[in-house]
Amino acid sequence: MQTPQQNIDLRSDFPILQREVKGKPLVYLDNAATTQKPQVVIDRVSDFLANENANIHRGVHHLSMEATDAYDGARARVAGFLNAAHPEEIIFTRGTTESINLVTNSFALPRLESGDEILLTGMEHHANIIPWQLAAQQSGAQIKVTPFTEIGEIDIDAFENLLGERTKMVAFTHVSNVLGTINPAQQMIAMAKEKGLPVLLDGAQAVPHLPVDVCALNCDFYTFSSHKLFGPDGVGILYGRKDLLNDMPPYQGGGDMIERVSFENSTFRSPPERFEAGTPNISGAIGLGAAIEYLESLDRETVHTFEQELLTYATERLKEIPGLSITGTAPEKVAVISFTLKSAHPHDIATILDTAGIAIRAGHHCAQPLMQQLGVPATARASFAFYNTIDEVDKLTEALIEVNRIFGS
Ligand code: C6P
Repeated sequence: MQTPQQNIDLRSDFPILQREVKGKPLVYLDNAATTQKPQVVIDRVSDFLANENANIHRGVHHLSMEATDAYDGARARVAGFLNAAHPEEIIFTRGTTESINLVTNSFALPRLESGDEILLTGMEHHANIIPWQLAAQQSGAQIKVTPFTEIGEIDIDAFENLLGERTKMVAFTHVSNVLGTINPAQQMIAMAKEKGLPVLLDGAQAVPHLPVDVCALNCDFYTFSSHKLFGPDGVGILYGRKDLLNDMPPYQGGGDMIERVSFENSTFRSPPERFEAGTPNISGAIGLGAAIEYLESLDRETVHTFEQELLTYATERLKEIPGLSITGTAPEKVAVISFTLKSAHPHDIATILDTAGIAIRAGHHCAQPLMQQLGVPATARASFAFYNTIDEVDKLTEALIEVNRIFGS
């Protein structure tokens, strides 16, 4: 097997990667749970808090205007990153989870009636199941589920067949957090659009790995979390098509989202403010802007190629390990590898790897229906970012051989 060249070295941009865990250099392979933060993001948040902190949209004083400009600048940067047509199509939320709940409550619920169908897929994260389930319970609608194949690809024929007379909404993950599969989003959206259906994409696992163009995709809603995109936590994005957002009622009420308030009747601002009640996570949004600026300074083509080489190399190395089985082998996938070992439970694997300073995730990954289709209660998952190395893949492999040795396989 040819060892790929480590042709990019961005590790020094990420201070946490210099630390040790349990006396060993940290090998951070839990990037699908959250990514690490480059110094430029840490500095931007710290600088805002130290020198620019003020509430936004409220003050006429200098600091408040500066903070408002920085916050709105971050919104414009996100709009550019997703190729949204207007910055007003970008709403700051707390995360992917809140973004999806906003859509189910404010867009879907008023439109759903008893007997309607919401089409999801079998590889959704709970964040893209439960909000729809709650909307279905309140409206009498039903959830329909597109199955996936043995290698972890969407069954596209089944998807097309499930787009029926009663379907009112389609929602699916762009990239699976367990299988790593990149779904054929453009094709699926085109199929839904042929029937005039609105589509939400959960982009939580896509944005760290793929360029996303919401106009080219032709989706109605796109969601992601800052913390998975090298930005601060507690910040999420909802992209929504302007004409749809304009027609949607507020999701939450409070300050900053109103035009006029009286005890008899109140009127609301236009999007995005209509959906950003109360003081948002100002420093977090500005930090996300800095994370995107950082990403845009990289040659994303080179980064993507390197991640794919890491994935290929890691897949080949893990296949050497007796009793190891990889879950999710679709040809189109990001650098996420879920696996089981005959000798040990995923939690035992993660615990032993931790003693070697290696951080992976074990469990159902908030995707219990997916686990049910796989017929396993849990998997171990190594998920990579562009700052991971070939050497770290070798360490992972050695540690897994050690797991087999300890459990007597
Ligand atoms: N997946 C993982 O380890 P929040 O928590 O709102 O930032 O993101 C939720 C979410 C939604 N969709 C997908 C596809 C996701 O992967 C996640 C978060 C993490 O896989 C934590 S469970």
